[in-house]
Amino acid sequence: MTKTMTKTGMCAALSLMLMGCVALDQRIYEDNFAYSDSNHDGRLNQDEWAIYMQDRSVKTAKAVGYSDKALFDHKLFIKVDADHDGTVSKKEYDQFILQGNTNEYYKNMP
Ligand SMILES: [Ca+2]
Repeated sequence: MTKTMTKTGMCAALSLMLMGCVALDQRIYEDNFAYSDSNHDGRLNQDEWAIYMQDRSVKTAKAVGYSDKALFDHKLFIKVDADHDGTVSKKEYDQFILQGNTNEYYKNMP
């Protein structure tokens, strides 16, 4: 660190780095949704959800008591589809990304 680097300057630099990380994370989430949305209708149906969940949350499924990953994926789809229209909208996906980062979220699935 240089002597001329002020606390304010350091905070500004760190803030920019954090904003960069958040922006990168956001882009990855957006890309994952777009990749899984194979018919490009802006929503994930159960087949597209299965594509999205492939290789994802394997440890979480085990941690919350599911030995059958496909069953876990199916129940999670039902939970994430908050308005029960049979698809996961971008809004529902965003909610899942915000809330689904703890094992607690995956307990008491339908
Ligand atoms: Ca829905």
